[in-house]
Amino acid sequence: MANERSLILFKPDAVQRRLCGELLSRIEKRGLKIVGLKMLMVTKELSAQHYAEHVEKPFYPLLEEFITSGPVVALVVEGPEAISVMRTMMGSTNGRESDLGTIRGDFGLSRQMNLIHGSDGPEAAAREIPIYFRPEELIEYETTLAGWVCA
Ligand code: DGI
Repeated sequence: MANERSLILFKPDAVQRRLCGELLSRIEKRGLKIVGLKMLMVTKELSAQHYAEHVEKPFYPLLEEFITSGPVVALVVEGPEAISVMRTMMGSTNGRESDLGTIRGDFGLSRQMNLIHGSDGPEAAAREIPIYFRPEELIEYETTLAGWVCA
């Protein structure tokens, strides 16, 4: 079982709706480890870097307007198969189609304002993490509970 890291963003709607604590709590309770955490404004340049695969798409101007509209919280989470575990916890892109029990399904009705970003694979995580975090901002540490979370 691969121990992975994933880049997570709590998007501007999550910050504005005071849902960061709720989202962070779900991630921590699931057993994933937080190895990086910060609040920042996404600039247009950062948005284009992050969403490079979407820059030419018709919806990109709206996506850029949204993601740059207010502060986001960026995290790097670590754990066994953390990338797919987070994607399952997030739910599908459109909140209206997302299963109950997922973050987007429980809190969202929008395809664009969908609260949370999570890397969609190992290559994406490797590309996205350095966009938001310098190596020294990621903390290596052991948790004493680790042995009780996954075997
Ligand atoms: O990985 P996801 O966030 O689930 O989805 P994605 O990587 O396909 O798209 C990135 C973000 O772009 C997504 O969270 C919301 C937005 N988006 C995707 N498809 C559309 C869209 N926004 C609009 N307005 N219309 C779309 O078709």
